[in-house]
Amino acid sequence: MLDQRHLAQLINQDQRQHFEELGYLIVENALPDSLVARLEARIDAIHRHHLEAEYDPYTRRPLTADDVFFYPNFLGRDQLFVNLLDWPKTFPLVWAILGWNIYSYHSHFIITPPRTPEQGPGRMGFHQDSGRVNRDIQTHPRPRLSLKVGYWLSDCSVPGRGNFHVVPGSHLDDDMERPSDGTAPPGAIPICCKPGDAVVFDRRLWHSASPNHSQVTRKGLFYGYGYRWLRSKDDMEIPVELFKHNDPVRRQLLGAGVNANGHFTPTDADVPLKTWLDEQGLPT
Ligand SMILES: O=C(O)CCC(=O)C(=O)O
Repeated sequence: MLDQRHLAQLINQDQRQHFEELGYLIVENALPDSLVARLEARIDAIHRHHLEAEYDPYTRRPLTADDVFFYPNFLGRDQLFVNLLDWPKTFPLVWAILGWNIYSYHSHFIITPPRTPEQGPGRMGFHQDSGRVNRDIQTHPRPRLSLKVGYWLSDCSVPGRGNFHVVPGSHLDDDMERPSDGTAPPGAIPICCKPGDAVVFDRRLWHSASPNHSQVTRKGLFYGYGYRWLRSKDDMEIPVELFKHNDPVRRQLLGAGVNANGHFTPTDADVPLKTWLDEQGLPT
């Protein structure tokens, strides 16, 4: 539930400026070690289940322990994953950047094992999020629309560990020259984070996963937040129990609402986050 812990983490001027100018923000120690361990155990269990089936239902290919495992739509799999939706260290940044008419339209976790010699050097894939949105909307710069919060469960504090990469400030660029050999474009940097750190990034920021040349398996959770009128990118298989068991703000973030029109013209019942911000005297 939203409470004093959130009010202690309101965005400051430096953070806002950093995000507006560079398109991302790092939040150190966003999660305590004990929670990192519990989250890691939960995603490892899901991973193990799919390894036992020897099949990746998302790529529709055989799955081995050497393959990258991309698991979308994980929110509804576990209450612990839902608990991060309104996490005190990160959620105040989300509402400060996007406002209150938001929900989590997309979630995934990625497990990136060390590359084997047979797999070769690997390639990077710099992109902006949201696929066709970047073609269908004809404005410059493109609108922000959404952001992601990535949480690291493994130690990526040095480069070469499958680090998330970004091109700082590239969120206002509609195109980017990318080397054809799959290496990073000029200006790209690895985000070096410890377990429990988080990165908040604008969907327009050119970013990429990277090959893992270390011996440490890279593990990251990604939570996408967007406007309630933005269609979900996931199938949003959220069990009814999760709506019942969570408070109104979390229900909003899980996609609840009164009716379809309320995505565009929300009433107070659609957006308990707005009511809470109003009660705190925060700008809405
Ligand atoms: O795995 C990574 O580091 C990159 C994830 C990514 O590209 C994304 O969430 O859009």
